[in-house]
Amino acid sequence: MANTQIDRPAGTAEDWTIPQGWDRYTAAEHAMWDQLFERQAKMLPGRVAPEFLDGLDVLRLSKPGIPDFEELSERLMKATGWQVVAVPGLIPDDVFFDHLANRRFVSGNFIRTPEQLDYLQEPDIFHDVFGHVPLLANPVFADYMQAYGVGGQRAASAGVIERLSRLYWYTVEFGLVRDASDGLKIYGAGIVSSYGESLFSLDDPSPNRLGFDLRRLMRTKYRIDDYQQNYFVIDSFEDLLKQTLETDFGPVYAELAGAPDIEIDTILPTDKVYTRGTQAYAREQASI
Ligand code: HBI
Ligand code: FE
Repeated sequence: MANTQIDRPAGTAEDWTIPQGWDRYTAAEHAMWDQLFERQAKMLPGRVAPEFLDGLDVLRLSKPGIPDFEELSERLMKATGWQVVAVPGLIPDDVFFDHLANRRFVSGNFIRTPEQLDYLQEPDIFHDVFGHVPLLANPVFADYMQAYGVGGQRAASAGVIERLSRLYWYTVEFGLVRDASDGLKIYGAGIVSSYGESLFSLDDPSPNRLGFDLRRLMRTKYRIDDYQQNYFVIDSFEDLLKQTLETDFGPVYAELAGAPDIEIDTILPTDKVYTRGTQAYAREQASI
């Protein structure tokens, strides 16, 4: 995802932020948030990492409906020193990394329409805030996200953003975590903000579920247009932070320089396999 070519729309600041414009949301837009929130909050207990549920309370603000970023940031700032700022949509990689490195999470300020209830391509405020913000209230995950931003700035200058963006994709967006009784829980924002994928990622026999392995993961392709064919399982957030923050990615990138990409549905002999997927769902979709 090398999206450094997009032009900055008129009305955005140098760092691509815009006013959230909370007063401009319609009653229907607030109702859309409430509907999505209620549906996910009801289905997630038992499926999501307990750290996510612990953080969900930061979203329960004094006014109902779509969170006001001012109040939300105040809450989050107290918990972990993070803020939420509004942007018009996807922003260039370098700007995105700079915000993360400074503990600012960027969020779209628009919400999906009723026609997009279950699927939309670009991240809206429900994905960005409901999906990402609860874990930003967790001190360990909050540090991981900042470390990712710092790592992104380095990867950008080394020309290896693709490798690093896979780490983001397979952890922050679509990660699973092992729980105390060896079951799996979801924590990735792309899953947590999707009713369908919250079920699919844990219950469906189709996708592979493999143990987290940094170098392996950085070589693995991913898809952005449908449910994942492959999920990586971390042992804990502490372990994820340790493996990333304490690793100098420079030598890792050098080591991977000539390594070929790994196809999305491949299982290697060295993989720790939680689930060997049937890939039935992906095959079915491809044949439609
Ligand atoms: N912009 N608004 C927004 N949200 C993202 O998640 C995002 C982005 N720009 C770049 C980006 N993500 C990724 O390409 C980086 O993780 C590599
Ligand atoms: Fe996201």
